[in-house]
Amino acid sequence: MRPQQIWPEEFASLYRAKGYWRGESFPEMLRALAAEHGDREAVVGGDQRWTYAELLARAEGAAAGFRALGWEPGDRVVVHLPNIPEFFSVIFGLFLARLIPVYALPAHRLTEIRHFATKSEAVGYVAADRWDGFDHRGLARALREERPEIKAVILGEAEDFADFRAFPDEKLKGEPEPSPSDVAFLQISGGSTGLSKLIPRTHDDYIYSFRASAEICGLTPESVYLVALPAAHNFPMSSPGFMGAFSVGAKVVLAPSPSPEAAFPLIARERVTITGLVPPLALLWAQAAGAATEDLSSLKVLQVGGAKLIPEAARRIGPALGCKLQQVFGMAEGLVNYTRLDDPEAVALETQGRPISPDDEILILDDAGNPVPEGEPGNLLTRGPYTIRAYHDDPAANARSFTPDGFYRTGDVVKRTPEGNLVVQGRATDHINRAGEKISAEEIEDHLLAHPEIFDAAVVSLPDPSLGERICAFVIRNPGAEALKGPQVKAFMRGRELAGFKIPDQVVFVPDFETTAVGKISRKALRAALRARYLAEQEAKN
Ligand code: AMP
Ligand code: DBH
Repeated sequence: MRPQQIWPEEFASLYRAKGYWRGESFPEMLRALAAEHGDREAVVGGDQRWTYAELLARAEGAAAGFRALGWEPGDRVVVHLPNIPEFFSVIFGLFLARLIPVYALPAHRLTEIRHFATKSEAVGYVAADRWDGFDHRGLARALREERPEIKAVILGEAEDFADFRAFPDEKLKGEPEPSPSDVAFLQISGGSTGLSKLIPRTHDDYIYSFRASAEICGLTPESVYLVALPAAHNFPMSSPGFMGAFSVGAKVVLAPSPSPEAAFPLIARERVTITGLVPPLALLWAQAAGAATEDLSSLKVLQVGGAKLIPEAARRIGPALGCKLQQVFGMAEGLVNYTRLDDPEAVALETQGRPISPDDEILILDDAGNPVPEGEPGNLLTRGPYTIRAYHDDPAANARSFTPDGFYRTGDVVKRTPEGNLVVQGRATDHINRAGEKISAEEIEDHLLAHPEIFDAAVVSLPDPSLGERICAFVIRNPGAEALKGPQVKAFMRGRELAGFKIPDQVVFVPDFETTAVGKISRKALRAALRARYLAEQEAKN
């Protein structure tokens, strides 16, 4: 099924009339940047430095190479790349060839890649040869066994796969531009129930979101944006991310890892002005800055988002790093909120900011669907010029996640301050937000149940001092399987070829799921009961 994203005509014409949707596509944007900023540095990563002109030339070569593999406009290609400059030549190459990237995270493994490839009906997989001790050629081989229609392109030692470095030096001729209302790529949702859903974003809607973000975040051609989180994540991609930085002709620097050891020397050397982190990393940076020998004085803004930053922690960040803190509360489905750089300090410390667009509609509703009194917590629903109306090919998820009039149910519980800033209070759905990675309890439970000695499992989040939340699996063993211990369960999960962040941090064996509720209760209520009982027991011990 060809990905699409359709807004009702009355909304589409409003968003165009208001100038949000400019009728611009990624290829047009890149060509305009190369024309205007050709000699300026666009990308710095590893030992490479590319100007905007070079970025375009490399993307054009990639586009021709992808097409030469037989990939046709509209085809989907799973992109599984770390923070290396080729991330950009690959994705812009795909855009120029009117191919549709599906963004996987570096931590994803065969289980997730298989799902993205199947769900998107991909024809291609692009990966590095090895990264972080993992060999993607093994994954590509397993994928090819299962889905022979998928061709892999490997960066580096390609072995028996198509070699990205050997793409001929050619350009596509007479290639039409994509339509701005076409889907440009598929982003991945954290997934609150079961497997990740695919999020179709159009050229028009996404370009609006990061151009407006670049303005809110004060980006200029002199800005230097550091991609510290994985580039495929929506936050460092578009809030304002590397896309926002590119859109104004700024320089984008890639950190191979978000650790202070990797990032601080880059900040000093490249004079980085802005970057974005998840809360645990922001706290780690704040802690490391005290002893750091690098000059971090160029850093003007540290954005923190992806998970809740508590005010006590927020207070430490600005002073430790000598920069402004900006909170970002966003989602790959669309809506992004920012505290503004000229907000009073209390707003940046205590709220998650307000939406990008005057036409982001916000509803805060009780469980019955009625608006809560102003200032009270409720379920956040949203609709607007860059929030999707549907996931890709998923009628069941769409029925759950969108109202009949097109509002996205974010699953977040928020309240709104009198000034219109949102404060995230919690969530209504059963996922774990582990250091900004959203993990579906159900997905992990399904894997645990594949263990022959596990009778039942319930997965919950527990508060964690460093991760914010950690994954705890309550496990009932089969009769006679008392020898099964936590390390074996974790090893079993590692063998499932899953992203490492999905392995339970803690396994608690219980004889049964006895709860006070009578009769059959929902999984959601069961998880809540187990979590509450466990936390009460811990409390009693202390
Ligand atoms: P996803 O839909 O996978 O892109 O994840 C987006 C979700 O991450 C949001 O719906 C929130 O639950 C969570 N999130 C993102 N930023 C923040 C933040 N600043 N504070 C609290 N939660 C956040
Ligand atoms: O967590 C997220 O998905 C997120 C956080 C901040 C996001 O998608 C974004 C900004 O755009």
